[in-house]
Amino acid sequence: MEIFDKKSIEEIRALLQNAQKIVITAHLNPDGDALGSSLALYNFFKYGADCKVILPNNIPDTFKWMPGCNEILIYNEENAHFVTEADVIFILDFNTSARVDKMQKILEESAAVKIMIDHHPQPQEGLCKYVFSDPEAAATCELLYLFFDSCKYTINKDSATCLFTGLTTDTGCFQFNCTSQRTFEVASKLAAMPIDRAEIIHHIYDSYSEGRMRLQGYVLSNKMVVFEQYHTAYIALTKAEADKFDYRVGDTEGFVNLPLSIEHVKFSAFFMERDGIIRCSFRSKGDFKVNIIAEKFFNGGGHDNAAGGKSYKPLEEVVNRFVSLLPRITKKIQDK
Ligand SMILES: [Mn+2]
Repeated sequence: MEIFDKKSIEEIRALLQNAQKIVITAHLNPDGDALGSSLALYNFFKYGADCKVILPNNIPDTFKWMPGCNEILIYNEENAHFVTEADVIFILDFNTSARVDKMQKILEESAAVKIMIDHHPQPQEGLCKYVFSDPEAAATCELLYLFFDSCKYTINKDSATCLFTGLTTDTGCFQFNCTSQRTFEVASKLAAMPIDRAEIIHHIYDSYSEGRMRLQGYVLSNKMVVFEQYHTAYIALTKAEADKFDYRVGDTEGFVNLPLSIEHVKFSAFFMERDGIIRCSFRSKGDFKVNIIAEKFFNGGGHDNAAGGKSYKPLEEVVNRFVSLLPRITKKIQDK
């Protein structure tokens, strides 16, 4: 199946040639793929049209080195007019308008031509004129590379650096199930460009604060609960615990994956108090689908092996509910 059909690409090329004002946006609590895709596109447009990256909230320190990151606007009343006045809006790495939080209404109401490039299943209908969605893609950055390629746009080193970052983070350094032959093909094209891969990996993985490392140690030794019979493990972290380790946004990124390194654990969950709500993350190995669980029980959704949700109930209650669900929802992975 052709994701980027010729007709749409021709139309978009013409559209972008005349566009005066372009806005790029991505989901709340942006990760490497959200920032990678946004900034890859931004660095491509930078010297042409008036282009702004506007995100619903803060950027984790881990990614502040990315080219163009300093120019990102965090959405507020003063910059809202850019969304309203835009000719074209790119919607990257998310597929329902609720994922931009406070920006939702203004994004929906903007008369701009909206273009979605994303890899989450079941894109919202009626939000975008052009929807390029492929849940098989490992990262939005993988799709964005294919978009540039379809448009016959030549990208610069900065865009390639950003694409490689998103590809790296969303695949857990090319190890998650979602990593496909095509992912490696895109990575290989990017690697052929003059990007500094060692530097990118260093920025992502060797730039933790001391507090984050100690928090990870604490979480693994004191907070990880393993249910052997359900092949499941979870970690629940209170705000007070995180604050003891000088918690900064992004510090718990990847914690949900840690229990999956245990041989028999196939399903992992991470719960954390943040901004007055409980954020829930789910990961799995193999064909155990966590997006269904996130959707059904935790007001969320996502990919087969990586999903998230939220709850307004107290942390303890959320965790108790999760544990009580385990006998039923892990049927598929329980030992027979
Ligand atoms: Mn992504």
